[in-house]
Amino acid sequence: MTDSAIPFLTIVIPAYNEERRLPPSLHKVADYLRAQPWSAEVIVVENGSTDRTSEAVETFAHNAVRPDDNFTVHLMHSAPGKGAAVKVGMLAGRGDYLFICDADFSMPVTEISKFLPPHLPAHGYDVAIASREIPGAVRYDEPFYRHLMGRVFNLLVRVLAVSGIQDTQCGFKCFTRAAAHTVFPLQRIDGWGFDVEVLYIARLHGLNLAEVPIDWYYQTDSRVRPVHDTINMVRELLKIRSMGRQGIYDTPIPAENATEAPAL
Ligand SMILES: Nc1nc2c(ncn2[C@@H]2O[C@H](COP(=O)(O)OP(=O)(O)O)[C@@H](O)[C@H]2O)c(=O)[nH]1
Ligand SMILES: [Mg+2]
Repeated sequence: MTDSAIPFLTIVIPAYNEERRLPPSLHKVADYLRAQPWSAEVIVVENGSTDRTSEAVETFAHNAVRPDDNFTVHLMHSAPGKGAAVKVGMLAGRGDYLFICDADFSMPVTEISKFLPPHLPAHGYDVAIASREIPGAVRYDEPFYRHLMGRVFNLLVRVLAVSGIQDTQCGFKCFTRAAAHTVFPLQRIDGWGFDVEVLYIARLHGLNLAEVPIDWYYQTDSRVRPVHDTINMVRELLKIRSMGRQGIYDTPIPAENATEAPAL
């Protein structure tokens, strides 16, 4: 991260064992970015993959990014868990806007524009999250059991932690830099439940949330272990509620003092 110019957009991609899914996604992202009038940086955050995820990112950065491109590609590493990886990328990113994306790009890459000005007004929101549930969203090919799991979890989320949001778990979320610097230093959940935590913190600090309906395509390959991860996510939900009640999220932490390892 040595380039001096501040990019307009940072794209953060958490990646675990993604040697197969990531390269096609990086090519799609690169094509999209080349068509934009602004600059960007892409940060892939990996941890302990047993395949060649890191090599795939390095090869892409070396071979596919051209010297005159308006974006750079970086590889970082984190502690285990999607939440831990996202935190590292969101704290390292320097963009005016910071956008979290799943490596499998289950949403068309061009939908990124829906989260940015001029589509969303520059000062109208602090956090814009993709939604597969609000009017205008379309879900393709999702098995009934995965949708049902998601709806049951959302019910728990709304009762226990963040009311009024229909889909906290979609992998695409955009933060202004100021919002990212408010939220991510306070993040402590390193697993799948981190989405709920960051929205909880955003709400607590009075940030403006926008829900953006997207076209979403279910991908059969998943890092989610349905039983194990569901139990863990419910546990994380209860931790968020308990930490919220203890006031742990109340006091902002300057981004430069944020620690990588979630202290749970
Ligand atoms: N770095 C990192 N990324 C992870 C981890 N678990 C999941 N991810 C990433 O999180 C994103 C969503 O995972 P995916 O398997 O597509 O989940 P699903 O779409 O909910 O079935 C992908 O980019 C994964 O590589 C992890 O432990 N560490
Ligand atoms: Mg996926």
